[in-house]
Amino acid sequence: MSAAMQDPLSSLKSDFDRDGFIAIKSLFDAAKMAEINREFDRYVETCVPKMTDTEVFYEEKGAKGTLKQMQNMQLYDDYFRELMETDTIRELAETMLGETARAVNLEYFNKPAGVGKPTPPHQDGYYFHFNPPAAVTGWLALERADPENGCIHYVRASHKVDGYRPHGRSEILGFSQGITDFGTPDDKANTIAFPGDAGTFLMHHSKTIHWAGPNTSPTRARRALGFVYFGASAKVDQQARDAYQAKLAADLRAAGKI
Ligand SMILES: O=C(O)CCC(=O)C(=O)O
Repeated sequence: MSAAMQDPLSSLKSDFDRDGFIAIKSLFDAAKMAEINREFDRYVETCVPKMTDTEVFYEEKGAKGTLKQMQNMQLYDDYFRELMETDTIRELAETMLGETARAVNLEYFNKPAGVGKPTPPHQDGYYFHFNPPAAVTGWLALERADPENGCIHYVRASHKVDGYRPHGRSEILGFSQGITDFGTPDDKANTIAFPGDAGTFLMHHSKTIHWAGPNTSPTRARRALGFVYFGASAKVDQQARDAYQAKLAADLRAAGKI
């Protein structure tokens, strides 16, 4: 376990059960974050060219400087596979889930300077086509995130409500569905923003409502990695998931977005 972990696991687990998320000020120190950022630059050079059009999204199609999102990074690179399997993040996932975790998706979330769009309010589990909703997502800031460049917001205890909130098609590439009735007094009263420097680590339950604003900074990007783990108990409806993914890819191609 990282020396930078301030809270014992048992206290993080009770925070997670109560709130639907945890926040760790610096999971990794500055030297480790510098290493991860260097490896990330190498990944973009050497691995992105091998990825498929449904695994790499650009804010402006064809503009390499607007790389906004990636999926399945663990499938293309040993360094990032190890980071996902590493004791620190995996142990957090298994503790929060209360069961063995399966690493399923290492994602990249960027909001490029000036053009980064908002992340619509959503619940990850709505996208996952599984039951029970036993999954967590870890979120590691690669650089400072704050209200100007679009830090993450969580709605406290939103994971405790039965079922999912209604979702509908969002126009934001990479987030195909957003909550359609978001913004109730309860949502507003329980929303908390999570600004922080590189190394800030968040982890949320698959039913926790989260969102982020656009990047309004003309100079700073907002780059982060997402680590998705499913609990052993989660059973995926593979047919429904594959059908949804195929339709989404066809729609995005038809709209000229990928
Ligand atoms: O980084 C973002 O803006 C979105 C992250 C997200 O939706 C997630 O980690 O599940």
